[in-house]
Amino acid sequence: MRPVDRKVMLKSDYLRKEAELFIDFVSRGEDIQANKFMCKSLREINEGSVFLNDWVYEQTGDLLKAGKLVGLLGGDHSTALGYWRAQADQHADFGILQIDAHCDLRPAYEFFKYSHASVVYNALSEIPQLKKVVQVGIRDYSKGEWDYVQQHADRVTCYLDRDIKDRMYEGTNWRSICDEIVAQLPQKVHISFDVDGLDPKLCPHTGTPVHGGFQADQVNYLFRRVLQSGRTIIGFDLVEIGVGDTNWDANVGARELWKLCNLMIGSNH
Ligand SMILES: [Mn+2]
Repeated sequence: MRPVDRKVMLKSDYLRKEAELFIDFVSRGEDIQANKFMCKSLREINEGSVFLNDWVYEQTGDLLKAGKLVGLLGGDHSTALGYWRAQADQHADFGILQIDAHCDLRPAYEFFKYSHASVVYNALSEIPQLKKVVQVGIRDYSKGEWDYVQQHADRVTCYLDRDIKDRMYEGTNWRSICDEIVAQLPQKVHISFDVDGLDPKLCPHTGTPVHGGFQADQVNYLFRRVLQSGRTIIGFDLVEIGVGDTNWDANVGARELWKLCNLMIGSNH
């Protein structure tokens, strides 16, 4: 683990409070343009996101150049963008296997350009080396996100939780679905594991829980099938792990982290 950067931590503490006030303001249906303070807050938050993206890009880029294998832990799913940018410097052609309840394909969310709900949209816009995103477990999305998926079928494949479950209830086995998912991915694969893709009983304090989702062993089996297909797992992020009054979310997260580290090492030895 890298030490916590104090500058980032202080900035985050300050901007988080600003963001909470801003979200509260927006959710009351107030007009942002009419409020100078809120305009300033929004600008500072969006600038803070750019700062963090660049910081993550530099940190992960230095590690990759030194030949290290990197896993990124969140925290907010948006933190992964800088790491994906750094990977694009190393790999001219890579894909992301995204486990998530959400598409994260909004151009902005609550006016925040670098929102957790926009991270895949931003990645596809800013990273041409990202050839394919395969989303698995999606069960909460907007009309605009669904339209985006249809219009960008060459770069995004979306497996809805409902469709996967229906197929399994009707007799298709998980292995054949996994192999179909894996076949959509290029040779180099980054795993982006948003824990809200799991059944929320495994991550009750995640930011945007949605009922349904996977058991951990189902997801782990899918990851193993990626490895067994001969593809290379070039990195991973494990995000949206919440902090609650029990350590249950952290317990599940730590075990998944352990598995992802082993998979990545197994794939790169
Ligand atoms: Mn997400």
